[in-house]
Amino acid sequence: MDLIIKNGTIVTPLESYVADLAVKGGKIVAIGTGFSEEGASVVDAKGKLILPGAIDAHTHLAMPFGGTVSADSYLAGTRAAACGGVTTVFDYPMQRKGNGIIETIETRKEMCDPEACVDYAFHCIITDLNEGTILDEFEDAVEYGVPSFKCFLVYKKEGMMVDDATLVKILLKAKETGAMTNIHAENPDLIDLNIENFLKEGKTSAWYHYLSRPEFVEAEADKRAVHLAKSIGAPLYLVHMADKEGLETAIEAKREGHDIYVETCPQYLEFTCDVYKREDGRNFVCSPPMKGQESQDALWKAIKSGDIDTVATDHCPFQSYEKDWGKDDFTKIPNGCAGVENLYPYMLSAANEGKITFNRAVELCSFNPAKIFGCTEKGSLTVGKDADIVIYDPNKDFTISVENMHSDYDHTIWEGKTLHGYPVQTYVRGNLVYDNGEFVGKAGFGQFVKRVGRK
Ligand code: DUC
Ligand code: ZN
Ligand code: ZN
Repeated sequence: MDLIIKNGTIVTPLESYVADLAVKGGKIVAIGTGFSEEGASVVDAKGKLILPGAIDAHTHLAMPFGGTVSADSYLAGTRAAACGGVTTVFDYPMQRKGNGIIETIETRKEMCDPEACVDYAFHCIITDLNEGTILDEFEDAVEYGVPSFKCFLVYKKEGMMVDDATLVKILLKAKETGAMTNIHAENPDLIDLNIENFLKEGKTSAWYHYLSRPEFVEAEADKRAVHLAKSIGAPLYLVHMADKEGLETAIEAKREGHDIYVETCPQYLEFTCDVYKREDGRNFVCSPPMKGQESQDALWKAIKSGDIDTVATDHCPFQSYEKDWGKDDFTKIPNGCAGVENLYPYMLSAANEGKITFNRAVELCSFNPAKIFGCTEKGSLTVGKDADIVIYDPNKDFTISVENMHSDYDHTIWEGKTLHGYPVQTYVRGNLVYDNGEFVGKAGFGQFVKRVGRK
């Protein structure tokens, strides 16, 4: 054996039990007791939880957006991931008019390969069908290991939106080729109308970011996406769900048996739209924005009931000076916040406080994303899977500050948040990448995760 983690409590979506876990060649090779320790590095995890590494199914690293590029490179973002117990990140390369899917993926893969500190996968954003040739590439993309695409129903002026006809073509082709379609649902015409009116009236603070994209603006697009996917029997994954009405529509469709999945993010579980009234409200500007208390309550209810499938981050940080561009005009604030290092500690702290079980936290942050997106080697502590492992100390309190994070950004919306329990070690394929507050991994160690499609 290369590594034996002894005496810890192993957590799966279904059960928790004390056992030893043995690793060889980057894989989990045995779970039980009485393993020979000869030649192995042995870690005593008595009193600790042994968890599968988290899979953050939603990040935007080095993303050109809002007139700049998001502040975390592949190196910084995956370093932070490792330190928060995330062993795989899904990033979102963006296909642009005239470019192919494989070309888009390979360009980002070349950037990511030398920098990645944890394993990584891609969903490809589609912004233009290139007169149909993009649809012909879906099968190749699935074969390549990228069986998921994303459509923005918003960002019309930015040239990233797809219209409903394009969306239906994508949903149908994805269904045919065994791919998943991820949707960012907000209604751009309503947003533009609101923005125009607010700017005319001189209403320019961050609060108007929220008021230009309130609950019904997201709900309309959520409902439209669910309606279209249901009508043609195509699978659908709604990213960063933040509003009650859209959530309830998605849950109803799931209960009717439709292949529909819902993701939310820690920021929607922790903050409400009230943050936009703060002096530093612009730092919380992301899209969709945080919503009202009723929406947050509905999200927690669905987290507890099992109706939400995954929690991911939409990690897309910008530096303070970039957020400041919108000090006097909310439309100039680059959209996005930090989160990749906070995802697992936040959800596990919620478990430690009794809001959900640790089993459910593991299901939301690791097992389900692996299952939904075809990561066959990841997502659970099972013999034969990659040894992506987090050792978690339920008794270690931790207060988040930009000073103890491992990204490149200079501020965080999570500043001052105290978590109960914290990861103390992270292993990616059996290699230690995080140890008690320190990143100990290596740029370039992370590998591309070749995923399988849904057929
Ligand atoms: N929303 C954000 O807040 N940032 C990145 C992209 C997105 O859709
Ligand atoms: Zn989005
Ligand atoms: Zn996103």
